[in-house]
Amino acid sequence: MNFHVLTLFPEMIRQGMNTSIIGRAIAGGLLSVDSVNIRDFAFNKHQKVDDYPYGGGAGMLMQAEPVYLAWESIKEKIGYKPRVIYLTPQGKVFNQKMAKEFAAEKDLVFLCGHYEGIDERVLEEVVTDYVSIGDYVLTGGELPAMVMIDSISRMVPGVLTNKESGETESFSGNLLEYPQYSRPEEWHGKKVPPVLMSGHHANIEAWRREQSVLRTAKWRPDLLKQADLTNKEWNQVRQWKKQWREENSKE
Ligand code: 6GU
Repeated sequence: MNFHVLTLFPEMIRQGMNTSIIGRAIAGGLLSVDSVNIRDFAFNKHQKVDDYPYGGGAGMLMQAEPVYLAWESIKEKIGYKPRVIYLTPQGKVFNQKMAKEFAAEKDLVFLCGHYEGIDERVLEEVVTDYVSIGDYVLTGGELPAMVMIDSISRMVPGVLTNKESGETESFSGNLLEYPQYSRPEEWHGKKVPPVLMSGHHANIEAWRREQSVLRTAKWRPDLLKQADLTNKEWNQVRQWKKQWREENSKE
């Protein structure tokens, strides 16, 4: 999988993507992350890439032509028109399903805006997907691009080892992950849940499943609707919720 990032701050991408699991996958040839400096495609005296918005208003806009030429350089290099993701708080909110979907592409281009945004006309010509990483505003698209690259990469076959495998982690099956414990057996007076010390695998699995359902009901009840719970589990969730309501009304 090849990621191409169109940005005014290529250093930020290079520095952010060369460590840990992603760094290892790049070194192993499973991934590549290329940054393309949009400023290199500003063929004017001062390599200017921004200008005032027509109609007035605060701030500066990134101009169409350098963005277009930078995109064309990628298109020429790979020989086809890839999907181009524009990072914007106006986009569709990124999630795990989208990460899996994007992981099937051979190349993905991320277009990072700055200032007050980018001239609409070039967006119309090159962008295929408008994506946000959540309902808050950031100063530029680089951090969102890196967030997405991280999450898409771990869905690419071979990037995670078996031990790191994506399947039983938070969000698979729309349930949060169960709590985990390592040595020592007692820390700050807190003991590891005895079932985990029992060696009884079926009981351990059942406990973990219950903890996942419990956490999701408590912290992300919005996810439960899409999780496939058994009737027994739904009854348990109703019980817990009743209990929590009673506890809250006492306070
Ligand atoms: Cl993708 N870009 C910017 N600038 N701000 C954001 C965002 C993206 N997602 C949430 N806030």
